[in-house]
Formats: sequence, structure tokens, C-alpha cells
Amino acid sequence: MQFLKNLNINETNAGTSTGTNWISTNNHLDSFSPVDGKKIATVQITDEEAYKNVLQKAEDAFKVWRLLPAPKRGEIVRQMGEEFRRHKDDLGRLVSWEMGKSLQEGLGEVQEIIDICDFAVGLSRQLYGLTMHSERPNHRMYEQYHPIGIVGIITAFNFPAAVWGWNAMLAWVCGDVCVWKPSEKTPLTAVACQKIVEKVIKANNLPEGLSCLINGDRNVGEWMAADERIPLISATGSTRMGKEVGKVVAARLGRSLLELGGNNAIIITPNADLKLAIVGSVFGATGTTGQRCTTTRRLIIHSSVYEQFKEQLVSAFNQLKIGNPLEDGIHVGPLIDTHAVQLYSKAIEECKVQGGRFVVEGEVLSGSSYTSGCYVKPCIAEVDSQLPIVKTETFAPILYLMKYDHLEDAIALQNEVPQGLSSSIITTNMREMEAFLSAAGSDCGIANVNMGTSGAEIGGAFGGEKETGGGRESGSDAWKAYMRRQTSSINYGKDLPLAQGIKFDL
Ligand code: UN1
Repeated sequence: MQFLKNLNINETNAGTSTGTNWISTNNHLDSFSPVDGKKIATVQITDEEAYKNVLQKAEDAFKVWRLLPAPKRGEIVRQMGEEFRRHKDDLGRLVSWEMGKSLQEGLGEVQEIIDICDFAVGLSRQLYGLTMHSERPNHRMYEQYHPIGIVGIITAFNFPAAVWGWNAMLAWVCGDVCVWKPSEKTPLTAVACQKIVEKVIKANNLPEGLSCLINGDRNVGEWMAADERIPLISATGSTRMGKEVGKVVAARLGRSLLELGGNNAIIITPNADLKLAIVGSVFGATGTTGQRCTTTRRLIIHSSVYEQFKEQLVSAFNQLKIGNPLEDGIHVGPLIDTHAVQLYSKAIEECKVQGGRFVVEGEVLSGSSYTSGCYVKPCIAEVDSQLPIVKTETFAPILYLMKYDHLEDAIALQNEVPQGLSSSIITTNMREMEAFLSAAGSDCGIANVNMGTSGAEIGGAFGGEKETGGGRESGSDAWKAYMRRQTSSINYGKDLPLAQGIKFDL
């Protein structure tokens, strides 16, 4: 395939990089495309020796990189953005082929990297600290932000490139160096991204170790989590993974930035524009085949519009085109692998046992277009909000419908799940909107109005509360997690008065 050639992906690829050198190792993992079930290529797994080498190089690089002025670091990230622009089509295709999302979404994912590069370039001149007025005469106080060190980035299969971009681009302008462990389900996308930034690193003679890649299964992630040389671990993935990583990082008093599961709902009020509600709900529930952490999993619909909306929704679901995500006009590609298909089937069964009633039935698709065994039909069930299955995150396109009569009840339903990532309300009524956004409203990190729960722009801080982990990545002031804050008090007088008026005469 031409896009693999253009991205320099070979049949066998080294999976460990120090930014300028690739290290060969003995074991490997294969990457299979969920599109046709066939092996795309092989990536070598990082062993302990290679890991040691990477960490040494990262430590050495940090000593140099942190001293480069931040706007100069921004210039490097600007060049990286240019490289990603050049490779947008090829990388978008690889994302789509290796992960299974539609080509439109694959291209959108690369666009997220380009966008965060632009954001980070501007940020490189805006790493502001505050100045404070001292309570003591002839004193001043101020704070500055310094680079923190090596940032360990652990990413999931569903956004195999963009989430690394959110972290790495910010970390780099902040003066940090990065060690990235991608999902073992999407190692080739990571190798391709690494090769793209490698060009910029080499062209600018930057220190080896600025951008490191390691590959492998959870062992490799565990090495990182336990490694005291990595002050910040930024991990995106399941709540189960985040709880393990968070515990290990906390035990060494490291910093973790966790972006974990979601169980996102849209509230559709009697004042909703139902046209918007349909697009937001269908894309939210079925985009990326229900495998975004921001996927819409629950619709909380006012009883006065419930039947009408349900009818339109069922008809929209029945029009979805499921198939090869690289083909034009396909809305829904495959799930990532057959294990994900099993989880989908199990959740449907459990939902039925618990009393859910399907108005669009789920189905694992078979036939010549679906040979990988990873294609499933997005489905819809009417449920009682208290069903245990409704409180869990199944990474698949299963949408639960529930009814409400009073907005406070709808907001309570929206909030009564363990996760707290994204949420939306569809309304043209200002009181409903403000109630949803108030302190007594949505408890999520993201609260949208008149759109779905997924598809956040990079400019906002991204993340959520409760079992979502509390971390914030990407825009706004999320950069502060990647730096250490230093407060300095300076005495330019001839006396040494103590704070709080304490007397200490010698
Ligand atoms: C994720 O699923 O981990 O808001 C990230 C969105 C995308 C990012 C999702 N911009 O849906």
C-alpha cells in the first residue's frame, strides 16, 4: 500500500527509538488491520536493555533541551506541524487502516496534531507566571514555570496519534522530553509519527532523546509508571488501567495526568431542535464505532418528545453505512479486534437479561465485506437508568435511551454514573441551558450545548472528573501539568523582616 511506503513502514520495524536512532530487539508484535483482519506489519518490542538505553538518552537530552529558550522550542514544534501537514493524507490513511475509524476521522485525527502544534507554538511565548505584592517592604515575589523532565506518555488504540500529539507538543514547548508507549494494538501509527518527528530532530541537530518511542505490552507501561526518573506520567485509556498506573505513580509521589473512561449522556429537552439532536446523537454514538472516550452512550429524553425522537433516531441508525472505513460514504468501520466484538455481544446480552429492550438490534456482521469478524451493527436499547450495564463503559456502539419529566431528574441521571468526562444538552431554552451548566448541573469535565458529547476542539482543556481521572490535556492552561512551578521571594532591602511579622532579634 502506497501510504505505508510514503510513511516508511516496512514489513518489520524497530519499535524502540531515541529520536535519532532505532534500536533492534528480539521479540515483536504484529499489527493487524481490523478492516480485513490481515497482518499489516511487525514491530519489535522494547526489552529492558533498550528501555535503559532510551531513558539514559532522554535524561541526557533534557539537560540540553530545557536550556533552549521556549520560543526556539516552539519553532521546532512549528516545523513538526509542517511535517504533519505534509503527511496528513498518508498518516490519516494509516490511522484508518490500523485502527478502523473512517478516513474522515483518520484525517481529523492528524488535523488534531496539526492544531495542537499551532497552539503549542503560540504557547511557547506565553508560559506565564504571576507576580505578587509582598507583605514586606523592599521585597517582591514572583513565580516561574520550569520544565519538569521526562514525560511518559501512555496512549490508547482509539486515538493512536492525536493524544500523543496533545501531550508531546505541549511537553516539548515546556522544555520536557518525551517517552511514548503507544497501544500494542496500533504500534505502526506510532512508528510513523516517530519517523515524522525524527526528520525535524535530525534536520535541526537536536539532542538525541528528545522524542523516544517504546513498544510492548503492559510490562513496558509498568516500567514507566514505577520509574522515578519520569516525574510525569500522562496516561489515556481505561479506568482499570488508570487505577493501576495512578497507584504506582502515587506510591513514588510522582505526578500523573489521567484521562480515562467516559459514560457520556445527551439530555434532549422539550425545547430541543431535534434536527441537531439527531446529528449529535448519531455521530456521538457511532463515530469511531463507539470507541471514543467521549462517545455518547446514553440519551436522556423528555417524555413529551421521546416517541417522536426515538422514531427519527431508529430511522437514522438504519441508514448507517457500515464497511471498509477507507471507502467514501462509510459511516461506521470495524471495532478494533474480535475481543472488542465479544465485549459488545456480552454487553447486549447482559442488557437484555437486565431488562433492556432493543429498538435497533445489535448484530455481528458476516459476509464478504466483513471478513475480519470485527464489524458490528450500532444498536439502541430502551432501559431503566438503574441497570448496572448502563453505569459501565462498553467500548462499542450501544446507545441507551431513557425518559425524564423534570430537568433536575435528567441532570441527576446524567450525573449518577461513576464516570465524568463529557455531557451535552440540546435546548433552545436559556434557563434549561444555564441550569445544566450551573454548579448544580453537569458534573463532567466537558459540558456542551446543542452538540454531541464527542469531537472536542484542542483549544479547551480536555478531561473529566470521578473515574475519568481528573487530568486535563490539550488546550487552555493544561500546559501547567507539564512544568514545575517555582515561587521566588526577593529581598532588595537592607533589613531582613520576617513574614507574618515574627520578631527574631539577634
Ligand atoms: C479519546 O477518545 O480518548 O473529543 C479522545 C473527541 C476527540 C478526542 C477523543 N477530540 O472526541
